[in-house]
Amino acid sequence: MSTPGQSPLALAERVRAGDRSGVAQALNLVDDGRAARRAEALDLLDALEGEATGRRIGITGAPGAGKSTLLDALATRLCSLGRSVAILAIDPSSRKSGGALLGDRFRMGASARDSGVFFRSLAARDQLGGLSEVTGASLDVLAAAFDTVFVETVGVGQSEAGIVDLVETLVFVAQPAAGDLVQFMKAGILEWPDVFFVNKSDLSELAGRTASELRAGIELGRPDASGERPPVLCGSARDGIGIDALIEAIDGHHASLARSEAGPRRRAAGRLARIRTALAIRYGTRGLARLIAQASLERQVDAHPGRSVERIIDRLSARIEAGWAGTDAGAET
Ligand SMILES: Nc1nc2c(ncn2[C@@H]2O[C@H](COP(=O)(O)OP(=O)(O)O)[C@@H](O)[C@H]2O)c(=O)[nH]1
Ligand SMILES: [Mg+2]
Repeated sequence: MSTPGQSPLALAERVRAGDRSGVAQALNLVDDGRAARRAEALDLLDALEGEATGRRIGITGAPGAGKSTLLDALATRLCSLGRSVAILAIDPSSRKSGGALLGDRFRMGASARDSGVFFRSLAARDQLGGLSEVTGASLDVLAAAFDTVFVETVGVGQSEAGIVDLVETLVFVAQPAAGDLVQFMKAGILEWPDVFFVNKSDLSELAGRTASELRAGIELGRPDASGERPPVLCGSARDGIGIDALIEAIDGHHASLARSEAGPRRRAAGRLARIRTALAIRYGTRGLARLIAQASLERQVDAHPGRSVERIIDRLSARIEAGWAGTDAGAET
């Protein structure tokens, strides 16, 4: 809980300075479901808007693929290179109850903990794909405090597409297996990731073959023909093999975004998608359609420059509710 009496602006200052207990308090605040805390949370997020410049990297893949192990290795390595690192883990097995996380099985690895990586875990709640509005807001806080922020989330396929809206780089972790191409394609995962990592190369000769299958699938599944194909790497998170190459690939993707218009475009599209998803969850497609009937969602979002995503969600929510109150419930104003 944030300390009573501490203003959101003071808390934002502590977050920007990388003060860990301030970051923890800020995360609690944006995750606080009580309406009374919402105003403070929005003030905090507005104050951090534009300051959340840390890089956001998503790590996704099936349960057991080795995401957490890989993050432990990656985060440790990045810390040794002098970067400050945070990990946000979305735990699909846990539900929130009375403020406590139940069934939170992710434990940060020993080496990352020793290196000073900041760790936080969020319950997946009941949303498809395991991502909630709070995930985006938590990343906004973390990216204001740390150079690099990872978000680990289970999942493949369309239900997980939301992760793409939250990060600048998405890494997919695969396990070596024979004949997986069809599965990968069916699950629709080839379209989104910016980097693929076939893990557990220490266990199986099949890692190289799985990588070739992924490359073939990417050729088929991404007809955008822009020329650039996401790199497909092999390695072992357990043995620390391929970690530097993965960091290079992630940095390479960051550099290519920075060189082109793609970076700002992706960020803008991600913000819009977060807003659209949150409103659709709150009000259904009918509510969203009503809002869009007034003006394009882009225009309504553009009308709030410098505001946090959460602030815009609440403002547009108020507009939807006012519309309902006006027409459906008989114009009480
Ligand atoms: N042999 C081998 N085992 C690994 C490797 N990476 C992870 N594991 C093991 O795979 C299991 C699942 O790993 P975890 O990181 O929890 O997977 P997650 O569910 O994707 O986060 C654990 O028992 C790990 O020790 C690897 O590179 N090689
Ligand atoms: Mg894990």
